Amino acid sequence: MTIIIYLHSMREIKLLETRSEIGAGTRGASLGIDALKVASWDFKSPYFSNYPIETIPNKNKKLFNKIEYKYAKRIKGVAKVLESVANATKNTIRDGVFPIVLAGDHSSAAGTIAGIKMAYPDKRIGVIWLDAHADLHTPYTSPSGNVHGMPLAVCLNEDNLACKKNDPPQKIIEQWERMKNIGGIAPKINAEDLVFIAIRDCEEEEIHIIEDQNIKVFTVEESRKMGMKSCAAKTIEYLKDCDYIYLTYDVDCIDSSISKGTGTPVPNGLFEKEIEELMLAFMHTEKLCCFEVTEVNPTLDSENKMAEIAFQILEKCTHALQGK
Ligand SMILES: [Mn+2]
Repeated sequence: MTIIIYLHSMREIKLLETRSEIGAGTRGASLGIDALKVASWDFKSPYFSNYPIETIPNKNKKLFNKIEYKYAKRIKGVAKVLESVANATKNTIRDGVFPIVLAGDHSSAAGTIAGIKMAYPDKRIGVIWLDAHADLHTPYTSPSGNVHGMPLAVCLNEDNLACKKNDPPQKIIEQWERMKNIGGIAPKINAEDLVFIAIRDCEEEEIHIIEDQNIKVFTVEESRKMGMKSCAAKTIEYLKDCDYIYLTYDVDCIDSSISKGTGTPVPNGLFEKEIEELMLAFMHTEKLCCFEVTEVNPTLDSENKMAEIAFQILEKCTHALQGK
């Protein structure tokens, strides 16, 4: 135990900021990172001056252009952003530094996971997906066409043709294939190495993948009943054969009574203290190699509440990671 704490205290951290929001359906998530900074100023926290920051280029100017294909909106721009996120994540890990990714919309996670796999091509990567949604759509199944609902299908190299509803044109398929093959590795993760926590708003096409591939899910009720520490321990135990673990935190995992400042709030979620307890428990696993905070949208909020909650959890998690 002492050794683990010692290793954690040695962890060097870098913040990767990706303000891309072209994968979201509601505008404003690109402002999420700056809303976190406003929260840090209001709390008089030096957090953002404590760590090096790398800003990843975005393609948000594409939001002024016409949409090419309605079932995979701005997919070419997303693919380009994901490549940049993947390279930044890979380089950070290869430098021996722990990346904390602060993202606009959740499509970024496919880039982050690609980067982890590129840094560790021969290792098994476990993924903990804390979210109201399963993000398992594809251009063949998506009802909205928002690519932030697709990152896990990208990582699993899953087209879900069994549930095909849309007929994407060749040039869209080319971009989809490009996203799935970032770093020349596909799939990035195995379905058995994925754990969902708090998902509660899934479409039938996503449920098909979860059931067909027997993906592990801890519902809000299950996690609450067993307690957050126990849920974290069971998740880590489930991922015991993985070499490294990535954790993503979409703020809409929080109950919609609180999470107004996000694009797709959903009722019956976890409460902020529960998320904090859960996230903090994960910080103590030595296999954790990266985590991500995403989908804060201050334009939908009042008084920056979502960012304040997300920032407090982010700061506590970062300190826990460093053994503080
Ligand atoms: Mn999500």
